[in-house]
Amino acid sequence: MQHFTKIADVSNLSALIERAFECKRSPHAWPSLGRGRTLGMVFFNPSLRTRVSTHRAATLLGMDVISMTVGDETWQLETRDGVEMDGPAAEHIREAAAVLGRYVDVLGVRSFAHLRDRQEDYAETILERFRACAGVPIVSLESATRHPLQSLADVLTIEQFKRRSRPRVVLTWAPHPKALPQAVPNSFAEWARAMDYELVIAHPPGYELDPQFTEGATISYDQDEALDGAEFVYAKNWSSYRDYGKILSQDRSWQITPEKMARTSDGYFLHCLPIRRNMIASDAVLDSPRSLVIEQAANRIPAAQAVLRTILETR
Ligand code: SN0
Repeated sequence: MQHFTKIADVSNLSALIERAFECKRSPHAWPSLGRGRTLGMVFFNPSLRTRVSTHRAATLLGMDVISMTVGDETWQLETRDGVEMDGPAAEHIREAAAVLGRYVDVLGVRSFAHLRDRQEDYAETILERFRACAGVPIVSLESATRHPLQSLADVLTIEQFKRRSRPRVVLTWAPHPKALPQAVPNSFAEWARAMDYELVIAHPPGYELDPQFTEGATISYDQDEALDGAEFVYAKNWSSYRDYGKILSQDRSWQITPEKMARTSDGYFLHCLPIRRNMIASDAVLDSPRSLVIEQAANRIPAAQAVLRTILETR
């Protein structure tokens, strides 16, 4: 595996999952695989789980880690080509990526969608610039359109708790006060399809995701109907793809409550976190034994460790 930015970068998904479960069972089994190698992590946006779990995964493999927040601890970066740099940005991403590629062996990048221009976000300008200029493997720490480390942890969690080989998994939109990217649901849909889960995506009209991610999934505008028989309920807010970046609904009746969970087949609750309590899901759902959100977040470590192991062994 050269880069890890989307599922298409993974040549053998079942082998990656197997490796991740090995890492979960024996996190200390490869203490020197990454000795003498450095992971750099560049954050254009805030992070709690991704920053700490990926750092921890790297140190379990003996790597050194350098993590930085753009504009805070680095120069502000210009990402547009051909502009006269007379504004606040002191450095162009072209030089920054090339230089970091000389300093580290693997480079993680987090760069969220700006939700202003769909074409610009879906072109993945920043991630692609790092892929082109850094000359080292790039690991997505959530890009404009995808969050593959999260999706791998999501799949590990489903594999850990599923009771049938092909579980019914419902990805449902839920209300939120802010406009959020489509990266987490896009990515989850792409991974759930690769796993051949029975995938249902429920959302109010207008929240259809980019069909390249959802092809083959059942789309429902009726959350109650979608939840019938669900074994996993993955709640997430996203803004509209069609009416790009817009909030079209804040309908509180889409919040996941114990009444909604009662429709499921003794279903488990999933969310990538951070979660707004009593917006996306009620306290009673998050605090119930059916909520897997903490285990799901814990699975971010074996997910990142399996990805770094694979990259280190490929080089
Ligand atoms: C991000 C998102 O893509 O939805 C990261 C999720 C892993 N979430 C947020 O930005 C939440 C911000 C908020 O104010 O709740």
